[in-house]
Amino acid sequence: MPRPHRAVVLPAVGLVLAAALLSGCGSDGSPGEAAKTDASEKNPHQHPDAAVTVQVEDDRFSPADITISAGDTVSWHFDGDLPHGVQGIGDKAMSINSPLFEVGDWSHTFTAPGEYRYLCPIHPDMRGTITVEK
Ligand SMILES: [Cu+2]
Repeated sequence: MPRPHRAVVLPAVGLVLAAALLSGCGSDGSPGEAAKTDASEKNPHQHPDAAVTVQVEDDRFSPADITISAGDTVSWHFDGDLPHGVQGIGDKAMSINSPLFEVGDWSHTFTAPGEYRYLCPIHPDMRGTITVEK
Protein backbone atom coordinates (compact mmCIF):
# COMPACT_ATOMS: atom_id res chain seq x y z
CA MET A 1 0.00 0.00 0.00
CA PRO A 2 2.76 2.58 0.72
CA ARG A 3 4.63 1.92 -2.54
CA PRO A 4 2.61 4.42 -4.63
CA HIS A 5 3.71 7.23 -2.30
CA ARG A 6 7.34 6.50 -3.06
CA ALA A 7 6.60 6.41 -6.78
CA VAL A 8 4.86 9.77 -6.60
CA VAL A 9 7.52 11.46 -4.49
CA LEU A 10 10.55 10.57 -6.60
CA PRO A 11 9.49 12.32 -9.84
CA ALA A 12 8.60 15.41 -7.80
CA VAL A 13 12.11 15.43 -6.32
CA GLY A 14 13.53 15.12 -9.81
CA LEU A 15 11.57 18.15 -10.95
CA VAL A 16 12.77 20.18 -7.99
CA LEU A 17 16.37 19.20 -8.68
CA ALA A 18 16.00 20.07 -12.36
CA ALA A 19 14.50 23.44 -11.43
CA ALA A 20 17.37 24.07 -9.01
CA LEU A 21 19.93 23.25 -11.68
CA LEU A 22 18.23 25.52 -14.21
CA SER A 23 17.91 28.40 -11.77
CA GLY A 24 21.58 27.92 -10.85
CA CYS A 25 22.52 29.10 -14.35
CA GLY A 26 21.32 32.63 -13.54
CA SER A 27 23.81 35.08 -12.07
CA ASP A 28 21.33 37.44 -10.42
CA GLY A 29 20.21 35.40 -7.44
CA SER A 30 18.61 37.62 -4.81
CA PRO A 31 19.60 37.43 -1.13
CA GLY A 32 16.16 35.97 -0.42
CA GLU A 33 16.76 33.03 -2.72
CA ALA A 34 20.18 32.44 -1.23
CA ALA A 35 18.68 32.27 2.27
CA LYS A 36 16.11 29.72 1.16
CA THR A 37 18.84 27.56 -0.35
CA ASP A 38 20.83 27.67 2.88
CA ALA A 39 17.82 26.61 4.95
CA SER A 40 17.00 23.67 2.73
CA GLU A 41 20.59 22.48 2.85
CA LYS A 42 20.64 22.53 6.64
CA ASN A 43 17.51 20.40 6.82
CA PRO A 44 16.35 19.03 3.48
CA HIS A 45 13.32 17.44 5.16
CA GLN A 46 11.98 20.67 6.62
CA HIS A 47 8.58 21.54 5.21
CA PRO A 48 8.89 25.17 4.06
CA ASP A 49 5.84 26.32 6.01
CA ALA A 50 6.16 24.01 9.00
CA ALA A 51 6.79 25.40 12.46
CA VAL A 52 8.01 21.99 13.63
CA THR A 53 8.99 18.80 11.84
CA VAL A 54 8.45 15.49 13.64
CA GLN A 55 10.66 12.65 12.42
CA VAL A 56 8.77 9.35 12.19
CA GLU A 57 11.14 6.51 12.84
CA ASP A 58 10.35 2.83 13.22
CA ASP A 59 9.66 2.93 16.92
CA ARG A 60 8.68 6.48 17.76
CA PHE A 61 7.76 10.02 16.87
CA SER A 62 10.66 12.37 17.52
CA PRO A 63 10.13 14.68 19.27
CA ALA A 64 7.01 13.02 20.64
CA ASP A 65 5.76 16.03 22.60
CA ILE A 66 5.82 19.46 21.03
CA THR A 67 4.33 22.88 21.72
CA ILE A 68 3.32 25.26 18.92
CA SER A 69 1.22 28.39 18.48
CA ALA A 70 -2.29 28.43 17.01
CA GLY A 71 -2.02 28.64 13.22
CA ASP A 72 1.28 26.76 13.09
CA THR A 73 1.80 23.79 10.81
CA VAL A 74 3.39 20.56 11.95
CA SER A 75 5.06 18.38 9.32
CA TRP A 76 5.74 14.69 9.86
CA HIS A 77 8.68 13.25 7.94
CA PHE A 78 8.39 9.50 7.46
CA ASP A 79 11.57 7.56 6.78
CA GLY A 80 11.67 3.97 7.86
CA ASP A 81 11.27 0.35 6.85
CA LEU A 82 7.69 0.05 8.11
CA PRO A 83 4.56 1.95 7.17
CA HIS A 84 3.42 4.51 9.73
CA GLY A 85 0.67 7.06 10.01
CA VAL A 86 -0.57 9.88 12.20
CA GLN A 87 -4.04 9.48 13.70
CA GLY A 88 -5.62 11.75 16.28
CA ILE A 89 -7.03 10.31 19.51
CA GLY A 90 -10.52 11.45 20.49
CA ASP A 91 -13.07 13.81 18.97
CA LYS A 92 -10.90 16.90 19.31
CA ALA A 93 -8.12 15.40 17.18
CA MET A 94 -10.34 13.73 14.59
CA SER A 95 -9.06 15.94 11.77
CA ILE A 96 -5.57 14.50 12.26
CA ASN A 97 -5.62 11.52 9.94
CA SER A 98 -2.75 10.92 7.54
CA PRO A 99 -2.30 8.21 4.92
CA LEU A 100 0.26 5.51 5.71
CA PHE A 101 3.82 6.17 4.58
CA GLU A 102 7.11 4.32 4.59
CA VAL A 103 8.79 7.39 3.15
CA GLY A 104 7.09 10.72 2.69
CA ASP A 105 5.86 13.90 4.32
CA TRP A 106 2.49 14.93 5.68
CA SER A 107 1.54 18.15 7.43
CA HIS A 108 -1.37 19.53 9.41
CA THR A 109 -2.17 23.08 10.51
CA PHE A 110 -3.53 23.54 14.04
CA THR A 111 -5.83 26.53 14.34
CA ALA A 112 -7.51 25.88 17.71
CA PRO A 113 -5.57 25.98 21.00
CA GLY A 114 -5.58 22.79 23.05
CA GLU A 115 -3.83 19.51 23.57
CA TYR A 116 -3.93 17.01 20.72
CA ARG A 117 -2.85 13.41 21.25
CA TYR A 118 -2.12 11.10 18.36
CA LEU A 119 -0.77 7.66 17.60
CA CYS A 120 0.34 5.49 14.72
CA PRO A 121 -2.70 3.39 13.74
CA ILE A 122 -0.46 0.39 12.97
CA HIS A 123 1.76 0.72 16.05
CA PRO A 124 -0.43 2.14 18.84
CA ASP A 125 2.57 2.33 21.17
CA MET A 126 3.95 5.10 18.95
CA ARG A 127 2.33 8.20 20.42
CA GLY A 128 2.79 11.93 20.49
CA THR A 129 1.21 15.05 21.88
CA ILE A 130 0.89 18.48 20.31
CA THR A 131 0.09 21.37 22.61
CA VAL A 132 -1.29 24.35 20.72
CA GLU A 133 -1.02 27.65 22.58
CA LYS A 134 -2.96 30.80 21.76
CU1 LIG B 1 3.79 2.86 12.91
